[in-house]
Amino acid sequence: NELAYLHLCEQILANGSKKEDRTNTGTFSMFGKQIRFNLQAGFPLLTTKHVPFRLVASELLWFLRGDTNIRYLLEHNNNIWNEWAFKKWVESDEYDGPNMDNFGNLSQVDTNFKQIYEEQMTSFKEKILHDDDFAKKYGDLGFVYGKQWRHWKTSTNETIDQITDVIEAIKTNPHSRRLIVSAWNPEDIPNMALPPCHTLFQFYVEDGKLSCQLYQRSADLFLGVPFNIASYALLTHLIAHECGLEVGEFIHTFGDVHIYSNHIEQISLQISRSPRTLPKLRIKSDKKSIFDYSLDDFDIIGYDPHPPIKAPVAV
Ligand code: THF
Repeated sequence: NELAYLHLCEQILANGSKKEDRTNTGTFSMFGKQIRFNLQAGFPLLTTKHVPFRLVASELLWFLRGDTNIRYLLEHNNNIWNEWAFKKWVESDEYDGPNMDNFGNLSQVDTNFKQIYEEQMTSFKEKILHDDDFAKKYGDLGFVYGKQWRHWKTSTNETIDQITDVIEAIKTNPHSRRLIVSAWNPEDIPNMALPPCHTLFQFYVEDGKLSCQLYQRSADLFLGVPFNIASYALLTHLIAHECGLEVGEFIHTFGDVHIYSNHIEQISLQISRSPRTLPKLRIKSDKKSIFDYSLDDFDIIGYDPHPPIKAPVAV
């Protein structure tokens, strides 16, 4: 299971092509890869570095709420989407603080700037948390996952709740080959903070087991992918639970899968470690609907990872 991930990291380090990217960080990249996780063999929260399950779960609950505002994440001490909202704020006409152009790169190389950036980020977060109007305007990432999953707008102004629909379809027509949720809405791309990296996923029911395959168009192998694996595994568990099914496989298919040039040392360290036994997920309470869960309803049992490995996120 985890070895598939580590092997993909090795392959890209060895054979990935050097490729410039939107963030100007530089990557080593390959196109068209796939790894599989048997969810019966344990919950795929990687053990070769500590992956914060609490952040994975609160992000997934945020998507499932149909929420696109980072305020909910901040209320749960989850900072993984801050940079994208912050970017919109500092590029707006209303922002009159110190220049924050290129803050993602600069804060990594310039310690003076880093301090000023962190002050700005702290006051931004305070305002998102405590100022309703500000949060409405600058906390919202636009038409990202939550919106497309739960409130896809049609050309006739109707709303499609893809998650509710796919659950209903799994229950009533498990053999369907159309059990698909798409976050890729071409019309909305210009209005998104970041076009969806996990673009589309499909469910498959066989022998009472629910499997899920994700197509991810762009994948940050060190920082994002461990989160994405755990997130879709959790989603598969929740939907299986709701539909009275066992879990099958999670299949992770990649378009451009890359290692950022400033993650090489970190990923080399991770590869040198031996995977441990995967933990188990326990869903503690039975909810009527998949939309009623909160963080306290999940337990990760027997997670004994190697220590965390820090790395900067490319914005
Ligand atoms: N952009 C980039 N460059 N990489 C990504 O992985 C990514 N995401 C989401 C959107 N844009 C992206 C955001 N997801 C972390 C994890 C997931 C993210 C963003 C950041 C991260 O920094 N994780 C740290 C822990 C952070 C913390 O403790 O607060 C880690 O060590 O894992 C891909 O979906």
